[in-house]
Amino acid sequence: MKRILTFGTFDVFHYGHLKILERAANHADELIVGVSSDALNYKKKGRNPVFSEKERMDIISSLNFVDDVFLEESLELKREYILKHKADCLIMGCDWAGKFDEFNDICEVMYLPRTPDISTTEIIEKIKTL
Ligand code: C2G
Repeated sequence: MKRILTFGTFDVFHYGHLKILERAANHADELIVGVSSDALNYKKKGRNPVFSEKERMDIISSLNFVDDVFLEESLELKREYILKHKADCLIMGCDWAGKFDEFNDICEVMYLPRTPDISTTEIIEKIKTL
């Protein structure tokens, strides 16, 4: 049984989000997703997400290859989350490459390719111009 943990804001859920979760699920028997809280998103990006944490968690929970979803309240709690969820592996997109190597002592750490040319910020900007 391989339990994989991944994290993200997943605001304005898009194709890149779907693909990274699918890729992570392909490595996993169980996929657990930590969804960044509204407060954490504000801290990281200086703006509120378009969709609330409840809405974003509901969207991720509805994916049939996601087994469990929880709220990620702090970037500093990764080690606690990995241990609490008994994860064998942490997967993140390659925009985070190297950033979580410190957790190699408690689980495998993998960085998967991102989908090119798509991001929540670009989608928001594109919609503004329509
Ligand atoms: N992603 C991707 N391709 C894109 C856009 C995003 O593969 N074109 C991936 C990211 O690499 C990440 C996941 O989708 O693994 C979620 O992306 P974000 O919602 O932007 O998450 P982020 O704000 O980076 O939050 O603790 C870490 C954070 O919670 C990650």
